[in-house]
Formats: sequence, structure tokens, C-alpha cells
Amino acid sequence: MKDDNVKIEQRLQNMKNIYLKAGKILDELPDAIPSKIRVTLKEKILGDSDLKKLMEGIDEHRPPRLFLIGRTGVGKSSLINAICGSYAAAISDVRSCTETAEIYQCKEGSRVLMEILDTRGFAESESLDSSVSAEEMLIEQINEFSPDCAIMMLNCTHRDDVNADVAFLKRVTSRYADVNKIRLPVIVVVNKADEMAPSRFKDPDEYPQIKKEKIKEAVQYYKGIIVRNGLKIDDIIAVSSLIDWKTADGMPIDAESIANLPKKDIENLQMDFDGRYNIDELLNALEHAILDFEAQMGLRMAVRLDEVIHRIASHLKSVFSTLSATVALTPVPVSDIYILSILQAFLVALIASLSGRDADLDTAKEFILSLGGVAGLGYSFRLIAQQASKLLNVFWPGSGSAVSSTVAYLGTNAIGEAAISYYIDGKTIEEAKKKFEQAKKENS
Ligand SMILES: Nc1nc2c(ncn2[C@@H]2O[C@H](COP(=O)(O)OP(=O)(O)O)[C@@H](O)[C@H]2O)c(=O)[nH]1
Ligand SMILES: [Mg+2]
Repeated sequence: MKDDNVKIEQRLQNMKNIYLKAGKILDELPDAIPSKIRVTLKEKILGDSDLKKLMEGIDEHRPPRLFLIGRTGVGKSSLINAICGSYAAAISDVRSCTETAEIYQCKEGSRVLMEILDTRGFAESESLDSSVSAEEMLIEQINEFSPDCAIMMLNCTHRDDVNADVAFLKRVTSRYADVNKIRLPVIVVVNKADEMAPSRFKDPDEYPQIKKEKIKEAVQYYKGIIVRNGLKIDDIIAVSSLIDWKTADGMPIDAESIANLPKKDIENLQMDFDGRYNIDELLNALEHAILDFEAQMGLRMAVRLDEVIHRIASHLKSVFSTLSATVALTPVPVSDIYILSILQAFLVALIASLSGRDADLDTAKEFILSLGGVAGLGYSFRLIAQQASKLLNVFWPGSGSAVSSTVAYLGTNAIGEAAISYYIDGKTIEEAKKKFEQAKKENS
């Protein structure tokens, strides 16, 4: 695990180095490329704020701070494991704890993945101490912790009375807004979707339609209560956090017994069955909701290490696809073919570098050529675009440029998909080609 860790850090640095050398790499392109295009490309690549933030985030990230609220047994600890994709040991913090709240770091090896403030919620804490001062203390503690996001966890199958918790969370967010002058993002997670009838279907790929509909109903039910109580939320998502674990030598182990294992065995637990449902959606919602950039990047880095690479590669793909679309919108006729194909080569080089390979624009161009020809590609996208816009202009004048930017977006996106499948997922070039063709079709 530790070795892997180092390797991935290197892969990320690898990618960052290529980005930092972008200016030099572009200067070394063949003379035939006009200097005006070089300048445009440098501006596009080095001036893109998303790309800049992504690269800065490689070094400047911090573990996100999540405030979890939900009753004992709803699956708060399990959700953290499901997000991380590994059994993340919880290390209690000395800053803790009131009777109802606990702060801990969750770690994988020496890496701190997240900081969690875990509370059982007001409904339960009320039975311990219903005084106003107890609530005050808790709200104080939450503010001191200064979470990046609140996650309210509910149970998909037991419809507990959540009014008290919703009202409490409302008071928490209102205080947070007073203190920090920004809104605390709130995401509601409806856990244990796998237990919805028919509960024998645990593999998310096999959930029958009826089960999915019932899950949706539960979400609607909770959404209704939340809206009636006037709590503003960013998203509400049904998930399953179900993971069965086994020891390194393959022995299945139930959740309750894990705590009794030696520390070393806990660190080496493997997934025996992955029943996670919608966790990717939840991650996207969290990334979206968390405003602090270093925490956002920290969240990306907190998922399982091979997933980190995947998430970053996809992010690169979407940034470059958007860049391509803006290039196509700019009215510099002939030259945008060059710009597009060089941008595409740059994307491929960055993705290749993430896989740990030495990559430059030449190898990237070769890869793109083997998908269908770099000039041919730039040209054919361009031609399709021009043809389409000509046709469209006859019927809806002025719609032309929108089409060509869409086509530029799709072309770069398809090349990104192919590069991820070849360089990151280790597929053959034939399979990558298939992916490329598919991506073009799926989106058009
Ligand atoms: N079937 C199923 N069981 C879950 C899920 N999430 C948690 N559990 C189980 O529910 C129990 C309580 O989970 P835990 O994470 O300890 O809850 P916490 O008290 O909120 O931290 C454990 O036995 C978990 O294995 C889920 O999504 N599906
Ligand atoms: Mg717990």
C-alpha cells in the first residue's frame, strides 16, 4: 500500500511537470506552426483557471472536514469507508468530545484522508440531556470544527422521525452562516438502499426496477419533510455503503469483528464484496458542494489511490474538452485545426504521464494517429462541423458556431476517453479505438 502511495504521488508530479513545461514544449513544436498559434495555445493551456487549480491542488490540498449527523447504526462509519474505497481506520482526536459528538481523523497508512465530526443527532442526544446549553455546546463545537460540508444520514427503509434532526441542522447552518459569512453546504444521504425490497439483490448492477422505484420513493418522502421544515440542501442521494471485508489471506470477516483484529490486519483489509451504490454520484455532489478548493482537491485525493488517478484523468478530459469548445468558438478559421489537434495531443500527454509513462507530444500524436489520424481527425471534425453549420444556417441562421464548438468538445472528449482506457486502464489500442468510436457516437 505504501509503495503504491509513493508511486501515485510520483505520477501526479509527472503530470504536473508536463504542465509546467507547457511553454517550452510548445516552443519546440515544428517551425511550420505560426507563432500566433503558439501564443494562443500557451494562453489557453497556462491561462485556464481550472487546469491551474488542478495542478496547484497536487501540492496544496488538505483533508476535507465533514460533519456527519445521523443516528447510531445508520451507517456513518460505513459511508466513510465507502467513500474512501478502503477500510479507513478512525483515529480519535484529542480535541474530542462531548457526550454526543466525536471528532476523528480517518487514515490510510500515514495519509490523513478526512477529518470527521460525528454526531448521533439531536433526536438521540435529547434523551441524554435536553437542556438548551447542551445544544449550544454542540453547535459551538461544530463551528469550531468548521466543516466544509454537512452530511445528514437517513435510513432508506426505517422512516424514523427526522423532524427534530432537520430542525437542529437548520439551527446549525444558520449559526454557521452568521459566523463564517458563507453557507454550510448540506448533502442528505439516504443510506442502506440495498435493504429496500427485494433486499436479496445486493449487487447494484442487478437492482430490479421495482427496487429502484422504491428507493426513489424513500428519497421523495425525506425530501418532502426537509422542504416542509425549510432546510436548504445541496443534494439528496440514496446510496448503499455495503462492503464486505476479508483479511489479506482471504478470510471473510464481519463488520462487528473488525475492531478486534490487530492493527496491521485492519490496515490490510481487502474488499470481499463491493455492494456500493451511487457512491460516485455522492462524490461528485460533494466535490460540487465543497467550496474550499484545497478541501475539494483533498476529497479527490481521499478516494482509493487508483481511483484518484481516474478522477483526475476524467477531470483533465473535461477541462480540455471545454477548452476545445472555446477554441472552436473563436473565429480564427484554418488555425483552429492546429490548435485543436495540439490541445488534444497535450491532453493525451498529460493522461499518459498520469499512468507513470514518459510522455511527450510526439508519442501523444502517435497515439491519436493510431486512433484515426491527427490531421484527418482535426479535419474530419472540422469538415463535419462546417457541413453541419452550412446546413443549419439555411434553417436556423447563426446556429453554426454552436455546432462546431460542440463537435470540438465531443472530439476532444472522445480522444480523452480513448487515452484513459489505453493508458490508465491498460486496454489494448484496439479496445481504445472502440472506446473512441463509442464516445463519438454516444454523444452525437
Ligand atoms: N446492508 C447494509 N448495511 C450497512 C450499510 N451501511 C452500514 N451498514 C451496516 O450497519 C451497521 C452500522 O453501521 P455503522 O457504519 O457502524 O453505523 P454508525 O453507527 O452510523 O457509524 C453495520 O453493521 C454496517 O455494516 C448499507 O448501506 N447497507
Ligand atoms: Mg460509527
